[in-house]
Amino acid sequence: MTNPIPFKPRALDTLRIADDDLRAALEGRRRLIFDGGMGTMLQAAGLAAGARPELINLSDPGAITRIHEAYVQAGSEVVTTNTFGANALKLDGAATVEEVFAAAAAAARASGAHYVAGDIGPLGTLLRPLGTLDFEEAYELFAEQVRAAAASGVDIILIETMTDLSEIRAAVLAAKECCDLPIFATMTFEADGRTFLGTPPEIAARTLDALGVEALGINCSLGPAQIRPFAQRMLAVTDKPVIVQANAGLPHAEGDHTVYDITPEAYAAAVSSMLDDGVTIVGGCCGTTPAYIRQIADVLRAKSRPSRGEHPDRPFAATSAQKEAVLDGRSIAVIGERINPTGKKRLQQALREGDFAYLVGQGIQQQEQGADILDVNVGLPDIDEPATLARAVEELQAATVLPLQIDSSDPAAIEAAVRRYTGIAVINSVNGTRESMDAVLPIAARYGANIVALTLDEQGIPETAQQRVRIAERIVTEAARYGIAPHRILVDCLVMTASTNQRQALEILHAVSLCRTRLGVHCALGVSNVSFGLPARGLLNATFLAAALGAGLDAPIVNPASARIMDVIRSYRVLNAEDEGSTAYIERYADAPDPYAAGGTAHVGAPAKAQASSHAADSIEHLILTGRKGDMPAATRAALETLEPMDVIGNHFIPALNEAGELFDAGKLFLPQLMAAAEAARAGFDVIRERVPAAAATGRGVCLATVKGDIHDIGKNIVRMLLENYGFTVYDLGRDVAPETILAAVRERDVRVVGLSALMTTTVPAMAETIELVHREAPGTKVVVGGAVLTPDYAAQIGADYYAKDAAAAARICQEVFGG
Ligand code: B1M
Repeated sequence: MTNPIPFKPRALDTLRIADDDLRAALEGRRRLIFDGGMGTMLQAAGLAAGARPELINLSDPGAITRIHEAYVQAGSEVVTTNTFGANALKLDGAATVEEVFAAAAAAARASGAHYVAGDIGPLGTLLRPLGTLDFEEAYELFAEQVRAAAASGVDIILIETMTDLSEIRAAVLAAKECCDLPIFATMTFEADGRTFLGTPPEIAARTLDALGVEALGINCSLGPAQIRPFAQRMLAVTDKPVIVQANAGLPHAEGDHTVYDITPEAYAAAVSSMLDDGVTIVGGCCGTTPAYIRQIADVLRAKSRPSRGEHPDRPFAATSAQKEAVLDGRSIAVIGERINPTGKKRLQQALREGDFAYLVGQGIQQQEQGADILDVNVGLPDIDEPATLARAVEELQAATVLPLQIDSSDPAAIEAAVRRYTGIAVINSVNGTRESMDAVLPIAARYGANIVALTLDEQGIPETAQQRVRIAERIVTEAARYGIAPHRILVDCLVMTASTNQRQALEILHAVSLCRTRLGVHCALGVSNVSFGLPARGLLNATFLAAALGAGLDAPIVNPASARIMDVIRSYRVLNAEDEGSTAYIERYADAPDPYAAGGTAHVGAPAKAQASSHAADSIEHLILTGRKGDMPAATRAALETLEPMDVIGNHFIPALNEAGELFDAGKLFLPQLMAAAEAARAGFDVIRERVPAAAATGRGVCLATVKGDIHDIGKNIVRMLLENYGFTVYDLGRDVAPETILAAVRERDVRVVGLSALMTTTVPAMAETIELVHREAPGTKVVVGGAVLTPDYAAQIGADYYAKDAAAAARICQEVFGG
């Protein structure tokens, strides 16, 4: 979708900045001190558990002002409105967003603070594909908050405690497009240095920087000492002011209170170290109070003016939410070219039929073959390109972790895809024509994307290196007007075939080296064009690739399925000192015979490693581990031709899910990929369910549920399938089911057996609670429990009547209860 809001370059002088002190802070010349926890203070003031804090702005604004005043007296220059959850979803009609922001800003202003920050927290619902909320719905919810905050007269928009890079992008875009206030944006990291959805600090900082926020950083979740290394990692990749608002350590319960384990003095000491590192904006989050802010204010007074020194040259970085491809002059990134329908009948057919599984498969294969970035082109004459490209990007981002290069000549398609892209995309491409630059550069600037710049203009592709460099220079200059620095540009000097004009290859190599040395850009090249019309194309491609890498090419666009091409890449990484200690090279080649040795079979190339996992590429295990839900039904049907349904589940689905869990545990798979694995397994289970029809119902009723707080339902669904197969009438209450709902169903349906599933240590207490309630209120009802987290002893300890290790055991138990 093309955005109706006209593009406006973003720079400090286009913003409404309250005064010179705030401007100095935004330029990193001055420090700024925020407030501490609002929730902590409200709880201390007796906020009832479950009460909505935002409504107190309306019911008792004086109480809110008193909290802000306490912070101002302690030294806070900025106070944050009590609007963390003031979005239309969470307010749910209890008040309007405008009312809450107006009252909250007034209460904050009344405290006498220098600046008021309008606070915007997460929406409380996950965005697609993990949740159900669409990106544009999220954008609209945030836009409503931003407009309300701006109308209420705040000085700063503070977007905070975000864990989903897609959600924070929606919020920042809404803030950029619906007000002209400075934007501060922070994300929340777990102890492993990633957000809940797997984003590390570098990717968060790079993405927010590219989007154009004024300050970025980290808040909540951990204490300042644990956050410090994450802040250092952000400082290393951004020139924007970095903000840290840590918790007062880790929480623990003391009676019915939550207590944090760091004293104000220790907190301030850790903040002092972060100020020395270069953090310039500080404050507190959960557990911090005015006592903490007072200590920080003392530390700040004792410090001299901040200085981050010279800003280093920044590298090119394309990112997904979890992985980045960085070109820093020493490294190269392989751009996989295979998702392009030109000349590929199978892909054309898949795109016309909306078969995105095939496209995702192509992406995963290239990831496994060593691509660092995937080019995505879906251009066909008879296709809705904006819709198809946006969908392709969404599907690929759900299954692979690689950054994407959005490849289209249609600006509407580019914008549709880049807008909801999670991370920093590369746009392929802009060229030197006025029309192209006017259409594409605003999109790149608006969404913080990088660009591929083609060295062609109204006169076509020039002959000489110098002419190509002049076009590149023109694009670089024009891009700068949009705030796009040279390091965000990959110049593509356009490879021509050597068969028709042999000297062109030399001109291109020369152009690459001139662009790299003179313009401060990086270079991409579609390598294989060089060999059109000549035999042994792979040989020529590989030779040209080696020469181009030597000339400065750092982003070759190639087919990673070509063993010879990848051999050149891996060996070049050794010679270019990118592969330190030749580790990757040795790992890849140590045990293989040298295919290029005299007398070797060089034309065959070294055997390509099939994929990251040890399973065959078309095995059920591999499809589950790579989240290929589109390919699972066919693979499951094929397996069912020779195997029993329970064999397929027990020997293929479950081991694959276990392996996914282990990889997740080891930090090698992130939540979105775990989710994709679960979805793939579910697609297989659906096929099995079709094949295993339920027996005639006998009226023997069983209520089944995954307990409160737990959304794992794959195991429960297998139990359901088997029970139905045995003729039981199953009332499946779903997942995340409250004890009261289960009791109500037991009474309503008059069932004799309740089956409960739990997969997490944190949700076993909810299972215990449910058992206690059912036994107390519906005596005689038997409770069967199962789930990977349970043991027979533990099941007995929490009062279960039966423990079932698997679905078959659950069926046997139910037969026993109902008497055979
Ligand atoms: Co998550 N998850 N997950 N997860 N997930 C686990 C359970 C975990 C062990 C992974 C890990 O860290 N190694 C871990 C729990 C750690 C712990 O507490 N011990 C975990 C975590 C931490 C999380 C999140 C918190 C991650 C996060 O957000 N940071 C989050 C939780 C959200 C929530 O619930 N509030 C989360 C989310 C998800 C997905 C949504 C991505 C997805 C679930 C999708 C879905 O179910 N619709 C998912 C998945 C797929 C897993 C793993 C990989 C696989 C679970 C599974 O389906 N196994 C899992 C790791 C693992 O178990 N190896 C993991 C296959 C299934 C057939 O087995 O359910 O055990 P199971 O069922 C068996 C038996 O146990 C038994 O029969 C079944 C068939 O034999 N059985 C019963 C089960 N219920 C029964 C009931 C009975 C009788 C038998 O009678 C009534």
